[in-house]
Amino acid sequence: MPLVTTKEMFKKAYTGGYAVGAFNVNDMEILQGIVEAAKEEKAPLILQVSAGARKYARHEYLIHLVKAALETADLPIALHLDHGEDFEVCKACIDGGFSSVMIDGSKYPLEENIKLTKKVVDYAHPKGVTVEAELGKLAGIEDAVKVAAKDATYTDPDEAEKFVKETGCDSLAIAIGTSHGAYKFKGDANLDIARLNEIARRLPNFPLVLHGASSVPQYLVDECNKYGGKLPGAKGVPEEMLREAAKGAICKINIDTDLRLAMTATIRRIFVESPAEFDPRKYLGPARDEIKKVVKHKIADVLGCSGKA
Ligand code: PH4
Ligand code: ZN
Repeated sequence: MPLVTTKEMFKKAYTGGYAVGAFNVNDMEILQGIVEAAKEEKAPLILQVSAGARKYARHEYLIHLVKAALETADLPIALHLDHGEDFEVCKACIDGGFSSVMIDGSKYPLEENIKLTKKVVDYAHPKGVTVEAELGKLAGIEDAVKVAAKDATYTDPDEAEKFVKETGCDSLAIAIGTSHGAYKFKGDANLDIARLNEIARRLPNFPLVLHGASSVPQYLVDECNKYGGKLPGAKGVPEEMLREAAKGAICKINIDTDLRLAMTATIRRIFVESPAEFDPRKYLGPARDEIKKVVKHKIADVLGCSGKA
């Protein structure tokens, strides 16, 4: 099946009350783990590639790895640029075979973000590529507990309405308290669900996106630390919160950190248990299997998109 855009995927996810998983791809083993999981679950899939991934693995390699995945999987798969920081990188991905791009203008003032996003939309849409934008800044661990910081950084519902109308973007990443990485909250997870509901009310039938949505399961942190890791008190978004969000307007949930943890925990264990091991297949293969397990769990037990391909 050829690549698809996120348009149809999100329409179905919105009406079906589930979310599509967007998993970050950095190398072949990660890609294979993700795709095998989606195949077994018959789930639609967003494979996303950051600037860091493009730098690490190179655009051409990633494109051809994804093409190989398409040949082996009869699933709707979108290839998406994650956090495109300027027009040029979005253009390179649109021209270079991606079916969806994110332009992340969240660091700019509203009008500048609108202008940049619209420029990308105007270039992407005639080429049949969908565009995700971002409004509001993802929280740092400090922001998550400071009420005063919320209004300055979280997505403003009035601005969201104006932004979507004026840019014509296809989906919007919002800031409601999540953040990237393994250290999202100091205490209990604290998401501004009221804000999410208000944005959803203002933008009927419009797909919203949650970045920084890894749950950072304790067993993976423990596994890393048991085998020599030193991850201090990591904390993610509870899966119950993601389940609820997926039932509503959140149609895309980004997960990267949980895959990194699964991969790292496995490789650490193997190096400790078998210190003489030096065949990369003997540790990258099991790491791929663990990634597959995590992705299957997310698809089946959290996002609700099993059988929706
Ligand atoms: N992302 C992933 C960002 C990865 O530069 P990079 O490759 O390190 O960027 O966009 C997420 O939203 C992932 O959220 P998570 O950290 O909670 O998994
Ligand atoms: Zn992100």
